[in-house]
Amino acid sequence: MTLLETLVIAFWAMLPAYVPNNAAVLAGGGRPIDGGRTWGDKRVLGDGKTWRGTAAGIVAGLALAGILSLFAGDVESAIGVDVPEFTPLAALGLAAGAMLGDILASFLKRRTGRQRGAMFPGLDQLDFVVVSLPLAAVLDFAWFTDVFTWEVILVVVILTPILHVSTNMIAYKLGLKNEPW
Ligand code: CTP
Ligand code: K
Ligand code: MG
Repeated sequence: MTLLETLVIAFWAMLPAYVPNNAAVLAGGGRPIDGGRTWGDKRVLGDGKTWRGTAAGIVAGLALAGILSLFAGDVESAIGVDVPEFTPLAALGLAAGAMLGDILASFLKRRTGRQRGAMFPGLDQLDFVVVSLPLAAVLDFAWFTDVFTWEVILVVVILTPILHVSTNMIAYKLGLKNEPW
């Protein structure tokens, strides 16, 4: 596989894990998941993790996986790269794993005394990869090993922070996000 093919497959395969965060930003609000509860003198998760945002993120990731699967054949004929279709379980692992990773990151941020919106370099950019890939592997191991070769995983680990920083910068400039990270 050429580097370009690996890049295309990595981006394609990760889209159902990338889009939930952005959908959550657009749809967020309402009741926080932690219900306002604190642990010690700090919130468990904080007001930035809501039921609505989380549900919207998972639904958006699943919907995108469905749409991509419909077009995988067309994309292959058009550009000659064998982009994968998503099984329902793989899609669920990627989308729900992305949201879960983001929630666990907020839990860690609160425990380390960071207020809502504070940055945590490294964690902010890779939290969703760290949970979405293992969860997809647990839910559909055959699909996962077929798509996520070591080359693809390496590209994901390098590409994701770059995409994360740039999309959040755009969302911030557009006034959709309070901070550029
Ligand atoms: N959001 C949400 N539910 C989620 C994730 C995000 O409602 N599960 C929405 C919230 O409105 C949140 C915004 O998306 O403020 C930006 O997400 P993020 O940067 O992850 O949250 P922060 O507000 O920065 O909070 P934290 O410090 O906990 O990451
Ligand atoms: K985050
Ligand atoms: Mg944030």
